[in-house]
Amino acid sequence: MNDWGFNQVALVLRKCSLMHNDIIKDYRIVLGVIGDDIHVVGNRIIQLALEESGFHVFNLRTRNRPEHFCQAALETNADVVMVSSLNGEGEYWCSDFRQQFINIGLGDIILYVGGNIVVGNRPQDEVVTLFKQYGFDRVYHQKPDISAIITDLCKDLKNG
Ligand code: B12
Repeated sequence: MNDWGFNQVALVLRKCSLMHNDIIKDYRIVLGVIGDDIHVVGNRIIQLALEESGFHVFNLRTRNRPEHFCQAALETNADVVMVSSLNGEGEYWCSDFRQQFINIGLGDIILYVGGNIVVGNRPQDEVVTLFKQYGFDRVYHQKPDISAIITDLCKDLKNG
């Protein structure tokens, strides 16, 4: 378990909100956990942090296939899709993730993945390279710092 108490999470939420409120307006994010993974705590925390920061979040929660993310992105006109995998199924389900978005005409959408995204212990660099090959713009393997994630997101949205 990450060694965060509720007070620390609350502090991060407040920090994100103060840092980013002025630049985030009307961006839409589809968020969900991929595969048959039932780990939902991080998903919920990310949703709260993003909403506190002013983003419009569509949370698919657990048990999603790649096509569920595609469909939701189409329906909501999303700017960003964020995928969680904690039990490591991500490696299997994400291998053609970008391609699936290209197939439906959303090839330019911003794609993030995070959590504990492969099975077992593998070097951070190897995991990041693998998921970048799958088409993700940002890969956060075992990196729980939500404030840093939102800072990256603001940069990516600003750069179009
Ligand atoms: C709680 C827990 C459970 C609970 C889940 C309850 C629930 N409904 O959520 C229960 C007991 C049910 C469970 C079950 C299982 N679990 Co479990 N579980 C955990 C545990 C201890 C904590 C997860 C958690 O909630 N963390 C707190 C949240 C806040 O942190 P987080 O999820 O990491 O999310 C943060 C970041 O990762 C990041 N993040 C997450 N997603 C994303 C997405 C994006 C886009 C970004 C940018 C960032 C990001 O931001 C979040 C906030 O900081 C972890 C161990 C650990 N230390 O993480 C194991 C762990 C995830 N579980 C594990 C396993 C193996 C299982 C089981 C398969 C066990 C089994 N044999 O049955 C099952 C899974 C069944 C399934 N179908 O998925 C393994 C996965 C190993 C792997 N990947 O190789 C872990 C890592 C334990 C371990 N060390 O072996 N588990």
